Amino acid sequence: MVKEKPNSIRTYDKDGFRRRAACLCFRDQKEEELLLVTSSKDREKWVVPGGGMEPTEESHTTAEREALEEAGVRGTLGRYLGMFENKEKKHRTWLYVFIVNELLDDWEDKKSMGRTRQWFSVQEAAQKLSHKPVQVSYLDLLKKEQDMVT
Ligand code: O81
Ligand code: MG
Repeated sequence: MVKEKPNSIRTYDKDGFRRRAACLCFRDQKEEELLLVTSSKDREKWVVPGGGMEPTEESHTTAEREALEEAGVRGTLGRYLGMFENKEKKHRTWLYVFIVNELLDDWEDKKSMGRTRQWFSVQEAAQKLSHKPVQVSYLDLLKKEQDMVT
């Protein structure tokens, strides 16, 4: 399926890296269960919801908008986890924690491309994301944080 986002404008840093933002969407504050969505290119693969920052957007606005568009969730934006660079694909992703409090039955990408979503433990999610090494590194950082407080 061809992805169509006719009204979206891509933005780039000065060195040509495309700007993105994403959310680690957790079921609750325990941050143990994480919501992943299917890839737009391959329904068998799972990814962290996220996408390109629009010209007037701040990264946290993009992160929340993508959670709604790609995963159909509303909730509370939490802490900023950091910026993750994909040197190969030339993009940078500003990453946030997000606590889900509403799961919509119908959302944009479900309708437009049949995207689905599913809860995983953080460990399972790391396995599901092995085809996206930079997204695995999101969870490595999370684990590091969790180890510091326990
Ligand atoms: O639309 C990824 C897309 C895809 C990304 C990028 C993502 O064709 P696009 O550049 O819009 O697609 O491609 P790269 O090459 O920039 O990393 O990754 P890949 O590896 O499949 O080519 O597809 P996915 O993660 O689903 O496999 O994500 P999306 O289509 O699922 O959203 O687009 P994006 O998330 O950066 O941008 P938008 O704003 O969400
Ligand atoms: Mg996306």
